[in-house]
Amino acid sequence: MSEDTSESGVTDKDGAEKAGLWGRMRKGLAKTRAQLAVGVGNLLLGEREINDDVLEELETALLLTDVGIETTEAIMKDLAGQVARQELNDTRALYASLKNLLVQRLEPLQRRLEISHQPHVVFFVGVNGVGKTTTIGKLAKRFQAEGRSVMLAAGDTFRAAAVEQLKAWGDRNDVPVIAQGQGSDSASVVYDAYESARARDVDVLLVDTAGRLQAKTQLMDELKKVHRVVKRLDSDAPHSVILVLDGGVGQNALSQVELFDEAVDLTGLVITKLDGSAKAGVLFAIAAMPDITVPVHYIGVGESIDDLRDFEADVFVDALLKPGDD
Ligand SMILES: Nc1nc2c(ncn2[C@@H]2O[C@H](COP(=O)(O)OP(=O)(O)OP(=O)(O)O)[C@@H](O)[C@H]2O)c(=O)[nH]1
Ligand SMILES: [Mg+2]
Repeated sequence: MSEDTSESGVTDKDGAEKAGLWGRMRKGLAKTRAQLAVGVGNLLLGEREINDDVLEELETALLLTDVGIETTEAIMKDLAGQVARQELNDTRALYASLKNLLVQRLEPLQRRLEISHQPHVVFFVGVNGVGKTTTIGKLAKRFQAEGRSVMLAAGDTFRAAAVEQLKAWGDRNDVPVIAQGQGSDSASVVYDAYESARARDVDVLLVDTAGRLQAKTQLMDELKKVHRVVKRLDSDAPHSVILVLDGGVGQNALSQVELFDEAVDLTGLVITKLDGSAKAGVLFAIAAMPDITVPVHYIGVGESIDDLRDFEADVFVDALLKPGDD
């Protein structure tokens, strides 16, 4: 007998779609998983005894994926304590405990991007080439699919062809793009875009900005100026300020979070290009930053639109750890 709905009410189609998305996620994280497999794969080879070799291999694997020294040490200490107290009988139990510890550390980072104003102004900031403009293109489609109207602002007036790149995304999604020429004042573009979004009752205004290194004071000052100008129009704006990070950048991500937060008060992160990197562990290092908690709204695990995924701590950790066919 065939049924198209399971007891939980999830249709086969939903199931297939979910399995497809899960597959993409796993594929996107394959490099980090391969790096972890040396230490983690051993845990699942049967009901083996836990010894120092097993723990050492695990420690090395965590360090190699950029989980960071402090976080790795804390996790290993936790696990060693459980072993000493004989709470873990074999490597399978160790695996389960490791998974729990990793999920616990990432859970504080998990928060959706909330659209709370109209127009809700979202700035995308970050260093050069991290995926700001591409993320805006992908999100424009997503928001539209949720029934929201979208407008794009070409605030990157610096790089040649940046305006064209954003306009191409606008055309593809059939959303308006507010732009001036290359070399014009970014703050003035964003000012115009805000007025226009308000006049047209647009729900979400996605603002592209030029890539800049966090240590270049002059460029960071320009970003602050754009921020100030929008505030003059709406004291709550920008309602979201998202730092886009290249997932392959490793520990430098921490300095980017710190300095961009200092300049423009970050409200969220997008971590892109995790598919090209074996260092997805950097999310744990971000979660462990002492003075800043900025949630991760999305992660990028590939170049297609479905490869921008909501960040969910348990799904992410599962995709990193679970062995299987790749
Ligand atoms: N593999 C992979 N590539 C990505 C991902 N996100 C973005 N890219 C690629 O990264 C490249 C740079 O993307 P852009 O969106 O132009 O980056 P940007 O931050 O706007 O760059 P600037 O404006 O020059 O600072 C493009 O080739 C994108 O297709 C991802 O999650 N995975
Ligand atoms: Mg760009």
